[in-house]
Amino acid sequence: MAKWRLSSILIALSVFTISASAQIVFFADFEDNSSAAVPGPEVNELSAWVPDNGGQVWELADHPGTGSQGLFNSQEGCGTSGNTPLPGVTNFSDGVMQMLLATGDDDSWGFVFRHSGDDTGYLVMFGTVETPAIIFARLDDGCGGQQCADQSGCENGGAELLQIDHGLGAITMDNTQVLVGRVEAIGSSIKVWYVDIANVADPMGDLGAPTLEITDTTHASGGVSVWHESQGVSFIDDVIVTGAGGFDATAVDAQGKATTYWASVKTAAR
Ligand SMILES: [Ca+2]
Ligand SMILES: [Ca+2]
Repeated sequence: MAKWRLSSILIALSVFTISASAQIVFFADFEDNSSAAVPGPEVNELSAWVPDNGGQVWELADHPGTGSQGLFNSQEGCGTSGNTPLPGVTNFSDGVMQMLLATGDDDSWGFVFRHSGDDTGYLVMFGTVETPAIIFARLDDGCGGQQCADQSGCENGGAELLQIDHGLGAITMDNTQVLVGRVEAIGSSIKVWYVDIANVADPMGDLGAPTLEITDTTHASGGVSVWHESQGVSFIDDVIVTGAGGFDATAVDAQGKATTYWASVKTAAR
């Protein structure tokens, strides 16, 4: 099983290299001197990933699931929960957000997106063991934030808008099982996929039918963050954001904007 997973990931990495063209506006693989990173290797620097919660501590570490370097969340506890904005992704409207998730704990990863204030934006929560589900919720309803989902009352019939069983069965809590978490947001349409990478031929391709689908018109645009609730000793890797065309289109190119962003950051840092 481990060999099959590694080969899947090697295929994935080669696909990234081939297709990391116009429609991908952000790609962090956390490798040193990465040529695949979009808009550039700056997105892989630990200093670019600044948690909103001072109690959360990221590290770059060897990922037992992907066999490469990943972003490791070293602290556990509900009090360490919160967002880390994707560096430079400040005005996402339509497209795909995807990351590879693994867990050494029983809690949850997530994407917060179209995030325009502390209490405005969407949350897609990728639960693992304690909450074996995908949750769609709004920050506007008190969800997400620097607390666990049971504390915010946003799971199991609370203020969340939709909760669907993740259908993954028992998830291994040693960071060796790599899951693909994908959110597609096009206008009011939100679709979520959550699959084991060992079961898909191409992690950037067709993942089959989405597990969760919902329509909501509350938020049109804003930043994207990786969120977690108490997801200590756990990894993310290969964080991707695309333009409106997702992985398939050829026309959308917001890369120029991101490049301009990085140029301004570098200028400001001088
Ligand atoms: Ca990596
Ligand atoms: Ca939990």
